[in-house]
Amino acid sequence: MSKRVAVIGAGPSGLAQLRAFQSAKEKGAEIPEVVCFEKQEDWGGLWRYTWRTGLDEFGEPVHGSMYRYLWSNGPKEGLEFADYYFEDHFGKPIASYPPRAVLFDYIEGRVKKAGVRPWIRFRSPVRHVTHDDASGMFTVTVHDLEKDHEYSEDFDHVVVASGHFSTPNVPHFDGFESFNGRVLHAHDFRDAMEFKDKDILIIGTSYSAEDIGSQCWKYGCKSVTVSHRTAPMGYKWPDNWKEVPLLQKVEKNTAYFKDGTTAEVDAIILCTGYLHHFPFMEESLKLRTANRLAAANLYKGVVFCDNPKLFYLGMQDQWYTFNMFDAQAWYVRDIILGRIDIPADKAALLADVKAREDAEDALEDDYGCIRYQGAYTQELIDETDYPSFDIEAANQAFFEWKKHKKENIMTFRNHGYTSPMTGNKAPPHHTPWKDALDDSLESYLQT
Ligand code: FAD
Ligand code: NA7
Repeated sequence: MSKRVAVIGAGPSGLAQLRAFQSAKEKGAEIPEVVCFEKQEDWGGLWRYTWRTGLDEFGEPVHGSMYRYLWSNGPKEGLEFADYYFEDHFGKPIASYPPRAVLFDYIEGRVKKAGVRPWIRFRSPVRHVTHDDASGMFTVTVHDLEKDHEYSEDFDHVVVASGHFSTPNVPHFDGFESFNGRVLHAHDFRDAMEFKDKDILIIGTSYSAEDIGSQCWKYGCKSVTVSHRTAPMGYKWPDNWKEVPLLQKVEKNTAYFKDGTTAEVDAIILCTGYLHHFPFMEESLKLRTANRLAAANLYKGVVFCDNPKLFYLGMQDQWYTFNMFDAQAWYVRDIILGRIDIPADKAALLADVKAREDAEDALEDDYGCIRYQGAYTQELIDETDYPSFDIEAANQAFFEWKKHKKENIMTFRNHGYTSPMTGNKAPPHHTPWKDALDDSLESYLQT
C-alpha cells in the first residue's frame, strides 16, 4: 500500500490511531505509511506533566494543562482500553481513581508493547495543512524544532488528534488590571501549594473548577469562593467553601458578585474552559465547534464533512475518553483501509451530524449524556474489530461515580467500581484521597 497518513499529536487520541493501524498490521493487513507529528518531546499528550507554563524552551505555546496531584476525575473503569486491561498492565487490580502518573504509565504501556514509537517524530509541531483539490493530496508543513528547520510532505489522509483542552478561554472582568494578586487560567495552574493559606476565587463550575478548588482545599488554602455564570455546582462543600453568582468586578482585593455580596480574595483562578483551536489548518479544513457531545461538522463524530479524507479525533466533550478515542481511531483506520464506506454525498454526512446534535439537545441530564456517549462508542465499535466490551457496565461505573460525588465530593475517590473488561471490582485505595498527599505511582501502587 503506497498511501501515507499523517497523524497530528501523540496524546491518547493520536496514540489510539497508531495502535489501531499496528493492530491491523499484526493481524496481517497491509497498512499505509503512518507518520505521527508531535510537538512535545514525549508522548502522552496532556498526561505528560510539564512544570512549564506560557511558552516552552522553543517559544511554542505549552500544551500541558494538567497539574501536580491530579487524580483521575472519573473512574478508570469508564476509560479502560478494551485491548489492554489495567490488571494486565499493573499485574494486579488497582483502585479506581489513579493519579496522573499512573494513567500515563498505563497509556504508555500499551504503545510501548505495540512498538509504534518509531512512527512518531517528536519536537515536530505541524505549522500548516493544506489540501490540493487537483491531486487530492494534503501538504503538511512541519517545524523540526531541534534542527530549526521547516519542511513539507504530502499525505493521502490527515488525522488531527491535537486535543482541545490546551488553548484557554480567558474572559475579562472589570478591575483585573488593578487586582492586587495573581489572576491565572486553569491551563497555567500547576501546584496547589502555591495557594496554601490563601483565599481563592474560582470562576466556572465544571471539572476544572471542582477539581482545582478541591486540590487547593486539600493542600491547605484558607477559603474557596466559586462564582458561577449559569448555576452553582451544588455539592456539599467543606465549611470554608461558598458558591456565589457571577463576578461583576474586582477592586484591589475585593470581589463583587451579582447578588451584591463581596469577598476578599488573594488569587483568582479562571476555570472557564478551553477553545477548539487549530491555527495550523487552512481555513477550509478548520474544525469549528463548541465543546459538546455532538461536535459540529463531523460525520460519525470523526469525518470532516467538508473533506472526508480528513479526520478529527477526540473533539467531543468527554465522559468517555480513552476507549472512545480507540473506537474512533479503529473506525477511521477502517475507512482509510477501505473496509468501511461512508456516504459520497455531503448532505448525507451533514444529516448524520444534525441527527446527533438533535439527539444531544433532547438529553435531559448527565445520566442521559453518559448513555449517549456510551451508545456512540458502541456504535463505532460495532463496525470494527475493536474488542467489544460491556458499555453498560462502564455506564454503571459513571452512574455510581455521580452518586458518590453527590454523597460527598471530598470522598468520592475512596470508592471502587467494577471493570467492564474483567468484571472485577477495584479495591479501595490504601489511603483516603484527602489524606494521600503523595501522588506518585510508587505510592499509589502500594498495597
Ligand atoms: P491531548 O491529550 O491534548 O494530546 C494532544 C497532543 O497533540 C499533545 O501531545 C500535543 O502536544 C499535540 N499537538 C497539539 N498541537 C500540535 C501540533 N500543531 N503539531 C504536533 N502536535 C501537536 N480525561 C480523563 O479520562 N480523565 C481525567 O481525569 C481527565 N482529567 C483531565 C484534566 C485536565 C486538567 C484536562 C485538561 C483534561 C482531562 N481529561 C481527563 C481529558 C483529556 O482531554 C483526555 O484524557 C485526553 O488527554 C485527550 O487526549 P487527546 O489525545 O485527544 O488530546
Ligand atoms: P468546561 O467543562 O468547558 O467548563 C467551562 C466552565 O467555565 C463552565 O462552568 C462555564 O460556565 C464557565 N465559563 C465559561 N466562560 C465563562 C465566562 N465568560 N464567565 C463565567 N464562566 C464561564 O471546562 P473545564 O476546564 O472545567 O473542563 C475541561 C476538561 O478539563 C474536562 O474534560 C476535564 O476532564 C478537565 P457555564 O456553565 O457555561 O455558564
